[in-house]
Amino acid sequence: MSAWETNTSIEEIASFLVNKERIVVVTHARPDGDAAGSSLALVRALNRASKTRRASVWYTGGPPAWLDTLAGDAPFHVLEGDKTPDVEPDAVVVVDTGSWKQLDHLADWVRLHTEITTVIDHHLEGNPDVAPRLHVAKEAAAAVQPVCELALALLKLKSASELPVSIAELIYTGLATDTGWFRHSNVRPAVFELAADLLRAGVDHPKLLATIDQGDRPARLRVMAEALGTLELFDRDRVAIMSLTTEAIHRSGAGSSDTGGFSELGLKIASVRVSATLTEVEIAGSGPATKISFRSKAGPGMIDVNEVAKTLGGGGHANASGARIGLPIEQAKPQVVAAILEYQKNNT
Ligand SMILES: [Mn+2]
Repeated sequence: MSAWETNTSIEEIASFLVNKERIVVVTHARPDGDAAGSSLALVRALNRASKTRRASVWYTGGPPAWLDTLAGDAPFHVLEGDKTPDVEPDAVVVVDTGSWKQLDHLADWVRLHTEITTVIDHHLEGNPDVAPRLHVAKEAAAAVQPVCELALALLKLKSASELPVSIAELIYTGLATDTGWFRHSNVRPAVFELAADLLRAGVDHPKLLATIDQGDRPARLRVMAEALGTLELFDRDRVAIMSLTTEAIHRSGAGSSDTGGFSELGLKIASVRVSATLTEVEIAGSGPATKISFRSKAGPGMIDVNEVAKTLGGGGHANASGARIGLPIEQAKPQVVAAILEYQKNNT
């Protein structure tokens, strides 16, 4: 049983893929900017590198409103319900996750193709049995960073500044969104170095900001207000919790793609060190469950929310993670608060 560590270099992945023709790229359910950017950039690079190849992305869960605009003519499909890709691939690439749980109902389909699957990710936790070829860039702020290296290898380019702009802007989208538009603690020199090269390649930063970050539907702000209205503070105002019931989501006319990213808001409070948003989700056949999104502030005495999420069966990064509990919100909430307090107790 292998570990959740890189066992295959980008060059090895490039040579594995070089003679593959029908490549299916998948990512985590409810794709965010990095999931969409890394998957679309990869199919663009793959199809550009070979005239006969047909690589395409298959998404599951609610796609973000800006997906069509971002993708342009890059080939992608949004799977309805529990449908799976209707092509027989000769290679599968999973980007921006390596977790069976995050693949949602695509997990069973990926399992059927394990031998031809490759994972390119940057999360600290994952399931090593998803693929025999793992490239886990744990130091990367976004999955687009290793995917950019792969794109350069496939297209035989030396620098990201030489990328076609249609690929550069997808990579930039992942880099910008996974760093909160260059605000989070995962902003390292490599992030700005790559961003600079992508701007040299012709990326239009204001256009992408308007498309992705300023492209919300009114319902998203209404559901944000619903979440903010439930704000509770625990542990001497150091822990912020917000909740979103299915009813509140419906009331605001929002869909599942309108509800991500609210935990950031809790961190705006000076005393708050960790913020969590609990969202009720209906899982067909198994009743209500609660999805938890954690964010924490970096710095001394930081709460490592990857560790907190792990105790609830989830994971992610030190300052951004998630988990899912098979209970309604009101029963899940005490477990979430307890998991945070337990971490504090063991780490102070
Ligand atoms: Mn990511």
